[in-house]
Amino acid sequence: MPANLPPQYFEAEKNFRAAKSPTEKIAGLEEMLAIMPKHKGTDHLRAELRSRIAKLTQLAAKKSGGQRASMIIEREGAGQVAIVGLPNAGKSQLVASITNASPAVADYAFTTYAASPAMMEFENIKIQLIDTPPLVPQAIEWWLPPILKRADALLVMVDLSEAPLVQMAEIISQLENMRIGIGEAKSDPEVVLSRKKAIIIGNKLDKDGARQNYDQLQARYGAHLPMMAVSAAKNTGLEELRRRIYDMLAILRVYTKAPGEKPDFADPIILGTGDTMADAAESVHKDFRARLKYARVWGSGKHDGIMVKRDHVLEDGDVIELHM
Ligand SMILES: Nc1nc2c(ncn2[C@@H]2O[C@H](COP(=O)(O)OP(=O)(O)O)[C@@H](O)[C@H]2O)c(=O)[nH]1
Ligand SMILES: [Mg+2]
Repeated sequence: MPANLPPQYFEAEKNFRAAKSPTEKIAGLEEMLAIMPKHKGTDHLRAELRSRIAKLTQLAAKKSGGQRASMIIEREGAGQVAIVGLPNAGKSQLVASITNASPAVADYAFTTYAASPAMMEFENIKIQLIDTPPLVPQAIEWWLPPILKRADALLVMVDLSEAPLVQMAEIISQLENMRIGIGEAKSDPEVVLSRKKAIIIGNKLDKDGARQNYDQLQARYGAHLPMMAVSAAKNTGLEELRRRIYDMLAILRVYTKAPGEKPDFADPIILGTGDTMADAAESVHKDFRARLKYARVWGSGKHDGIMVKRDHVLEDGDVIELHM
């Protein structure tokens, strides 16, 4: 299958070729990876880019005594979501409230210098959240844009005790500097290379005036982007937020079983909306896509162990039996 790369890819490749230091090269490769469409025809290329990034990361780590390599965050769990916002929005507080991690939360501007991952539980899966430094020029380092581009989605956090429209405008402009666009929000298609799913989170709902500020935010952005108001410190709205994060990722959970046995509902296969039986087989083992002969499916109230073909589209909660 041909790769069909968009013209922006070749532009990014040019930047990569012009890069001198390993870190600049990594940023270039990350950009190429972010632009590259994800399908079978690009599997090989994407794997190659990842391995070049891994090698350069090792090299960069040697040069800088190991510090920088820790900025590349290994994906874990069913999805990866980065939290962005200006200083003091409550990003670290949210991570502290919604995961088992305990990042430093403080009343001054630059407590989070590195990006740090933490796992959020949702029903029977875990989703990785990444706490990031504030989106102000002096805190944005070379490794932040690739982390945001690689994430499946962004949580854009706004402090509802301060002018929310000013914050959003600043956040959008900083993201555009990194060539990241969020949701349907209008931005110059020439500038934005990487468009991310996002939820705007208005935080500090417990503070005076927060509700009015949230209404302002909604009037301005509500038509373009999903949003909700929470209090990370008082745990208001956080259960709904977990579900909204899960929904945003468009994840499918499918359970495998052996003939005559029961599935393990604690251990789903994670797929994406629209994925098929062949995709499920491949995620069990890379050879299974080719070897799959037929499958049976239970679930969604409609099927009852019926035999289906490899192109059968799966639904959340389906139970499957793979036959090779
Ligand atoms: N009243 C209130 N304060 C909050 C809330 N969330 C965070 N804060 C406070 O806001 C300040 C900044 O929080 P932090 O999580 O460090 O912000 P970050 O810079 O975005 O990571 C801290 O003093 C927090 O206690 C909230 O929901 N309500
Ligand atoms: Mg912080």
